[in-house]
Amino acid sequence: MARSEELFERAQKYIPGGVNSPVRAFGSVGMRPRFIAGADGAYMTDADGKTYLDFVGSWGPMILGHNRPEIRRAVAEASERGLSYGAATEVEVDMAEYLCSLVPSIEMVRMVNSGTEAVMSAVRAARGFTGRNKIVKFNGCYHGHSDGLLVKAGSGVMTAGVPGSAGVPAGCTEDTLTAVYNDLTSVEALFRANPGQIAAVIVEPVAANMGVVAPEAGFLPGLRKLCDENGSLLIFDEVITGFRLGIDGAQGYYGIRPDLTTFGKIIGAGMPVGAYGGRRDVMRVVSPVGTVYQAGTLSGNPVAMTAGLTQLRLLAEHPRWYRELNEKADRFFGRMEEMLLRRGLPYTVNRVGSLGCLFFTDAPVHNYDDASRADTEMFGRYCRFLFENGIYCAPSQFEAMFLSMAHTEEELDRTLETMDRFFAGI
Ligand code: HOZ
Repeated sequence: MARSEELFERAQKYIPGGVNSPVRAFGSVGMRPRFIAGADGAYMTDADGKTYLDFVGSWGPMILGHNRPEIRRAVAEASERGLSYGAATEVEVDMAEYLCSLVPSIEMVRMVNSGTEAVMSAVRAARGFTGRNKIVKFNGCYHGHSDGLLVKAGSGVMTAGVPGSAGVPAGCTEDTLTAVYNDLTSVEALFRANPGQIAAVIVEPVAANMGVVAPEAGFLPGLRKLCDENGSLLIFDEVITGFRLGIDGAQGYYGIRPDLTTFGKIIGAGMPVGAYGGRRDVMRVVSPVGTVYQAGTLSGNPVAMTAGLTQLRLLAEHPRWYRELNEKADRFFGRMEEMLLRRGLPYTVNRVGSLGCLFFTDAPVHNYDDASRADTEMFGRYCRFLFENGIYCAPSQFEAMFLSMAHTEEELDRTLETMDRFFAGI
């Protein structure tokens, strides 16, 4: 039996579904999980020694490619001094100062351990600051797995085809209002129906957990305006877009200043890190200055901070890299569109910067309902073909394809040729 199969058999005895996060179970594409043994540059190698060109990049943080020597060395050095102290350290101050210098809307920031934690805490801060309870989220946007946000969520929830999660008491979601992505009228209606009650609107400025869906012109500025008119906070969930679309994330890319921002894995360079930050007056509600409680022994962990800071510095010091990555992605997704056109296939390619997604639907995808119309069976066939041919893509129609600075033009050409062979056969 192959090593991956053996591991999966063993894993299922001790881990629910054999995996520690549902999407990586590969269930929706009719496959079994790949157990990864190592990764380097643009490649990952599984437990059976098969190598894949990786387009997931740990769901975003590997923007420089895997196993970057500068980061590995920094982590090794930091770990020589101990792994965790549960006490304040200099590197946390460096990280906070650096984040504030890179992203103009961030005046103060609190480190946590994941994107889920960052969003949960940002929402609490928004509620504490405004004294209001309700929040607005968009169908198909995914903000981690905290109770209040598992409503019409994207990512694994959408992949499983369920509206929410069992085990979440109704009371936990009764203050979560849902609107339609790219539809300002649906947000206006919620503000009208709940006057003076909405603490915040939370949005992925580029939705990247229902596949990739770009904000239409006017959508993000419209949200900014509605929040201002109603005394509500605008929270950008930049767990995926932060430090990916550019050094100042989607907010820089689109020129919108949110009140609060959440970050995730990318600021730990792949180590378990998240952060939330924004307006100083809002962040000052957080304990121990204010009365909104939020804490964590591992928050600001020195090894994770060192990894993240090293990556952020590399990115900030090489602005050309973002330009090159985005141009490379533009060519890649552009050629994918040409290929589909040439073959007379009506599928939809959505992309923003180095994030992209091929939807198996012939209609444009602007929101959750549009995305839900995609042919997931066909996506499964496509995904299996890519894996058989050494290409590791997200095993769900409702996730993004992540390009990294480590992908070469030659590798991208090879990927397109593989995709073309699949399309030739359908
Ligand atoms: N929530 C992640 C994708 N948006 C997947 C996490 C994982 O399986 O590692």
